[in-house]
Amino acid sequence: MDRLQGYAEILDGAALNACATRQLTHSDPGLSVADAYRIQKLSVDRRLARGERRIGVKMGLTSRAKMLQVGVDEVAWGRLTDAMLIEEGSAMSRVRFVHPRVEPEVAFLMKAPLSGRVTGAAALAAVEAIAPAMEIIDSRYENFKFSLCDVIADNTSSSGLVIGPWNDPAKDFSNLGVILEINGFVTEVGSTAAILGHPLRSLVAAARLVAEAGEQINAGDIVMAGGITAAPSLAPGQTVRTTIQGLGTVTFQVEA
Ligand code: OOG
Ligand code: MG
Repeated sequence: MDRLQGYAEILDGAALNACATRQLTHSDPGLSVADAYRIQKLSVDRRLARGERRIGVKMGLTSRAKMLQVGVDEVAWGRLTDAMLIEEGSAMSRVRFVHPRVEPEVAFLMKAPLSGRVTGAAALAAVEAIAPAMEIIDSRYENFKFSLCDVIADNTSSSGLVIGPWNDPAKDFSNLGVILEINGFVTEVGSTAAILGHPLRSLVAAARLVAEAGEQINAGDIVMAGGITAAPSLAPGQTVRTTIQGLGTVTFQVEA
């Protein structure tokens, strides 16, 4: 336990100081996925102890594009806090991050709790609204390089999220066109179908994985379904915008 607590402190400190650290598995190759989720919880608990509030969960590595980009081919989840929220249309400060990247995503707003093995229909019935969104990921590891256990311990690189307009979840959101623009240039294109074939599958997986950790998705939670395309790096002065067909647009700037 002390060993895992020590890792949690290292990763929390790396995030707090925006200073990259070495991969845990380089010096501790025996780390298991269960250990990694323990470290994640211990590290996020430190944030909660400093006054941050839990606002939901994120799924990661739910698309081929993301799996290929980072060389990890299993889905993982992480915890979101209010300190990660970036106001839609506002500027984020680059100095808070080590080497941030942006991902176009779909966000769910929950109106009922969800936990364990559920059907797609049950998951959809627990959704209040869906929105076009972006996640800012920032690995706390040097060179944005990690194994599955490293990235899980590092709260699956969570560091920021921006949510666009909320839509009625009765819309068919299984295969909507997605465009990510940086400074007005189309940088990535994709479809919501890139998320496990249907974003709802990511919510079903989230309910199961969160329950395996003895927790649940609560009413009022935000669930980020995972990146649709590869994640481009962010640089000062950029304007970043994601548009999802029929759902709307979400934007932020990177402070110059
Ligand atoms: C891991 C987190 C991936 C997603 O949406 O797939 C993720 C990483 O690429 O750093 O958030
Ligand atoms: Mg993501």
